[in-house]
Formats: sequence, C-alpha cells, structure tokens
Amino acid sequence: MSHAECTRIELAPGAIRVWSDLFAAQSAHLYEALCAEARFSQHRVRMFGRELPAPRLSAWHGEPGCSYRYSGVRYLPEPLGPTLQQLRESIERVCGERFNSVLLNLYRDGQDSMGWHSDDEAELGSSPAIASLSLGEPRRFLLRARADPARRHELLLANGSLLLMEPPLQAHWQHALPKMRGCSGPRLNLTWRWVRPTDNRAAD
Ligand SMILES: O=C(O)CCC(=O)C(=O)O
Ligand SMILES: [Mn+2]
Repeated sequence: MSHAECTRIELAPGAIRVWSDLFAAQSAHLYEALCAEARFSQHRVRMFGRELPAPRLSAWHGEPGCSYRYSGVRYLPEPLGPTLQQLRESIERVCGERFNSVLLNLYRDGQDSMGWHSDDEAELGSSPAIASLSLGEPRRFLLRARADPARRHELLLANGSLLLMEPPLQAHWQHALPKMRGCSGPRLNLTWRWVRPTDNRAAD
C-alpha cells in the first residue's frame, strides 16, 4: 500500500474521500488472490416486479453472525480469508473506521452494472461509513441527491482506488455503477461495512 494522496469532496449533507491509487501497486496480486478466496455466485434481484439474475457476480464475507439481506434474500457470511483479513486491517487504518463484513462484486465487463440505490439496509444502522476498493477496469461511479436527483456527482474509479462514503451520505444520496460501452475487461469491487451481528437462528 502506498501513501497516496486523499481528496475529500463535500457533498453536503455527506462527503466522500478518494485515494486514487492507494492499492495500485498490489492490484494484480490482490485481484488474483481475491478471486481465489471469494465464493462468487449470481444473486437474484427484484426489478420491475420480476426476479432476475443480477448483472454481476457477488460474494458476501464477514465475521460470524454478520448476515446481509438483499432483494428479500438473507445471505450468511462466508469467512474472511487471509487476503480479506489483511485488506480489512489496511483499510480500517487508512479510513479510521471499523468493518466486520464485505460485499464483493465482480463486473465481468462493461455490460455488468449496479442500479441506483443507497447502502441503507437495516443491519447497517442509521448512518454507516462504507469503504469501497476497486480493482481492474476503471468504471464510472455516479451519485445523485435524493432530494434533487438533478444534483449529481461523477467519479471514475481507477484500478487500486479506495473510496470512503462518509456518514451521513447514504441517507441523502444514491449511487450507481452504469453499464459502460467499450469496457471489455473485468472489475472487482469490495464494499466494506459494519453490520450489526444477529443471532442467525433468531433472525428470520
Ligand atoms: O461497484 C461499485 O463501485 C459499487 C458497489 C456498490 O454500490 C455496493 O456494493 O453496494
Ligand atoms: Mn452501494
């Protein structure tokens, strides 16, 4: 990990911080190791009243009890392997935040995407900090204000970049990763979260 510069962008209410090449030097190694360590599957999403395969592959890893509910399905965490453990420590140190779980999304090419949403699942609490590591092809990342969707901000998330969405961004802004023409390579994204652990037997 290099000692990269951090840029803070005020998006009142809320802010983001970006380290544009923090993990660039290790990116190829991290990509390989994480693809071997993570348990990817194609989750299903509810869109336009129908259930469809998500346009990306996903994996949920975390400490025991950190389950995650998405599109009506509860995912139990796979364990944090050695690469994820090490990354978590580095990212916690840089961000000054604690994380106990991570959602990995593998966008196989520019046709894979993620629609508009906020990271506002109940298990994240009312005002979460979310740290997002990008490895692979640069992709556009869009933000729009909930109160005024014409108010937008756009970033190009580069290989090895780290983005921190500071509280209370999730309450006031949505984000999306649109399809991108001309992008033929894969991108792996990891969003680190603090989930309030539940008793798995009692949670449903
Ligand atoms: O791939 C990205 O940069 C965004 C991922 C995201 O928003 C999420 O996992 O909730
Ligand atoms: Mn998100």
